[in-house]
Amino acid sequence: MKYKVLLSLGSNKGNRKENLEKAIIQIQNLLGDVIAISSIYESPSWGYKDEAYLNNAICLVTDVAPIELMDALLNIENSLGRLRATNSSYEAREIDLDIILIEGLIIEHPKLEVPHPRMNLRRFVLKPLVDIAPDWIHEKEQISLSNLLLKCEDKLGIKFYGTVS
Ligand code: PH2
Ligand code: MG
Ligand code: MG
Repeated sequence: MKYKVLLSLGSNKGNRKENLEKAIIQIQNLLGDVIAISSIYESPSWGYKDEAYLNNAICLVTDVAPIELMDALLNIENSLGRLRATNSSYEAREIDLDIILIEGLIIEHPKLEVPHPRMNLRRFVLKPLVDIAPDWIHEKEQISLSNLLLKCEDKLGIKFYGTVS
């Protein structure tokens, strides 16, 4: 079975752009076909005070099942130098790889919730997604990503930064 997945990538530590690029190369090498890559955007840290983030989004077609995919993404985060503190609060990270949507699926699992429960609140997630999948219908809300972005009330400024090389 093939899964079509939208992933959000973020980095606010080290060489941020290179971290995004290295993650995409590993995802492509280890997990399947990266069929679309959005532009990169910069925004202030959302929800806590820290360095600014670079974010982008990709569309991955994979035969790796969702929970296994999440574990594989955690391994890639680790391989790019991410160390997690024992408490669960936000902290600066070399790379964050989040599963946002999987075509046709709703998942309520203790380790993984899809659609991502906070995606609607975050312009830094929605804007890159709309670059690559404007007509994708949110599996729970039943509205398109471009309409979700129009409805988004997030006031955090986000600006174009560049493209993945
Ligand atoms: N990720 C967070 C918390 N805050 N802010 C921005 N701008 N971009 C992020 O990716 C981000 C954040 C936790 O995952
Ligand atoms: Mg995240
Ligand atoms: Mg994460």
